[in-house]
Amino acid sequence: MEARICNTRITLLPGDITEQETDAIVNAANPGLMGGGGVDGAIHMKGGPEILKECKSIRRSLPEGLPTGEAVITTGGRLRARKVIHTVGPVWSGGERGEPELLAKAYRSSLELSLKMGLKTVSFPSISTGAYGYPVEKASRVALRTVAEFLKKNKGIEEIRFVLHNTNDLKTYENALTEIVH
Ligand code: AR6
Repeated sequence: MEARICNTRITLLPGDITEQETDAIVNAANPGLMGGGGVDGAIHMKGGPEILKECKSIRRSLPEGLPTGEAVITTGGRLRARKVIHTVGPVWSGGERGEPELLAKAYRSSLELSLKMGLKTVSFPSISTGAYGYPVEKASRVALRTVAEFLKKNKGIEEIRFVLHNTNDLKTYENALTEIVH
């Protein structure tokens, strides 16, 4: 599914984010930035050791780790994407602990960093909805609303892709996007 928000193409597609050839792909990382499971594991595995090397160097200036909602950027290593933006989504613990605001912040920080670095095309996974347990229906609305609000205020990004790992998630994101653009 495709839509346009303020001249930016929004694409929802099924698949593996590590295959995307966008300028950057976003990693759903954890504060340690040393890799992990899920999309984080897949990105490090396919991108190779250069990504971890740069993450280690970033950690030297962030001894406590990357706070939830913030984002940093590294090389894409051997990936088709030139850059990886690492952000940390919130762990779901019922929804009353600022999870929606923190999830929105993770998307916003990633988009701000993309703009700052002159990146025109960016792919996102469904941040927080795997190991971090955020319900995908709620997360998809936060993700797409945050992207739409960002694009109303900022010009310069040509395409934003959401790469969903399974067809249920894809359907859920399609419903959320339909709600937002209509
Ligand atoms: N391409 C696209 N989406 C994927 C891929 C892939 N290759 N692999 C998994 N997903 P998760 P989180 C989907 O757990 O919830 C890690 O261990 C997956 O199906 O990767 O933010 C980190 O190190 C799900 O829909 O991220 C952290 O410790 C979505 O990506 C923690 O998990 C996010 O699932 C972060 O948890």
